[in-house]
Amino acid sequence: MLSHSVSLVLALVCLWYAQVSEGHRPDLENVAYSKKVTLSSQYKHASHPGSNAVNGLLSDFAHSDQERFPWIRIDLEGRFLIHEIEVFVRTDCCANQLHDIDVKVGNSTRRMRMCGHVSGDTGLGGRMAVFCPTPTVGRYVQIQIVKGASNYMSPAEIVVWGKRVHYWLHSDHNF
Ligand SMILES: [Ca+2]
Repeated sequence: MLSHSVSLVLALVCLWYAQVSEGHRPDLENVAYSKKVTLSSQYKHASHPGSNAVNGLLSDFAHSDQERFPWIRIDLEGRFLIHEIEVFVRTDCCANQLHDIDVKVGNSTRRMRMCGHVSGDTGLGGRMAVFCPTPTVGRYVQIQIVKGASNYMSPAEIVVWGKRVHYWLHSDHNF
């Protein structure tokens, strides 16, 4: 009886571990951290630079000016196989600023391919996640609001789970 209980506990632990590690495999890392960020515009009334979106802190945020379709773009400074992109919503207020986003990846800023779309918004400190089609390789990651007439791009943090691509991998030939 005891051995059955131990087996059940082990099975549950294995199941839990498999679920937890699914999106964050040990061979992946946040390849966006401290990389170069471009905002489509800069908020005029305060300092919230694009770099705030990749500084590892959820307590601050980047902030564009008011636009119809503002965007933020991260230069990963190399070619990466990209698995998942997470966008964290600001925690202080205005969570509905971030909504209806297109997430694109490309090897150049002029040739970007859709990785995923998130409809609607989330609450304060919420998280939007997109899993890219496999394999998706690129240097640039861009997130753009694509709905509405007047918007601000104001993510607290953007996390890109990926790994560097070696030259022998030609899976991105169709970009
Ligand atoms: Ca931040």
